[in-house]
Amino acid sequence: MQDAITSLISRYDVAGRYFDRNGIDRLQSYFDTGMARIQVAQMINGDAANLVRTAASQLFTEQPELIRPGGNAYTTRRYATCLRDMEYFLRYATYALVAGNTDVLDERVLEGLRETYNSLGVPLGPSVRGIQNLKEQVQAMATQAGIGGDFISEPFDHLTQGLSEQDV
Ligand SMILES: CCC1=C(C)/C(=C/C2=NC(=C\c3[nH]c(/C=C4\NC(=O)[C@H](C)[C@H]4CC)c(C)c3CCC(=O)O)/C(CCC(=O)O)=C2C)NC1=O
Repeated sequence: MQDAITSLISRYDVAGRYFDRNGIDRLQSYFDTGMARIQVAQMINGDAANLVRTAASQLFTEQPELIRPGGNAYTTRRYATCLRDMEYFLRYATYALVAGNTDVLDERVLEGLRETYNSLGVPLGPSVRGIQNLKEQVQAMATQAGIGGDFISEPFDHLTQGLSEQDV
């Protein structure tokens, strides 16, 4: 698992070089957004269950067939599993947000996920939509606190890209 610092260090270490201007700029931008990353993580932590519930109910309002007979989130068990998945997405996105690196998402969340979803008939499009709803919730919460920036959307966008990617 990598973060913004360790990934940068290993890149320079492989080349056996000191940080150059580009490396310093990257470090600078990570530390510049450091407090904001922590604040967003703290806000998510304080409101996680509510964020998941709201994002999920938006999804089911937009796509009610998911929770009707024949839908993948139909039955109490599958509904609960769907919400659990959204909670996973939010929790791991928070880790990536703090780390300033999406490696944790590749390693712990995306690895094999599309295959699992495909084999269980979990629809990818609506799952992607659910993650986008989470992102919008978090962005709105951050904006209210006066915090903005690409670092907030990055982990969520990485998850949706990973889920929608075509097999090569
Ligand atoms: C921490 C990393 C991690 C992830 C991400 C994860 C996902 C994950 N979701 C699963 C199932 C599932 N995932 C969903 C999710 C949904 N169905 C829908 O219609 C919606 C679009 C969506 C919610 C937004 C559902 C309903 C199941 C159960 C499917 C079934 O058993 O038939 C399963 C199969 C095993 C199980 O039921 O627990 C896995 C492994 N597990 C992990 O350990």
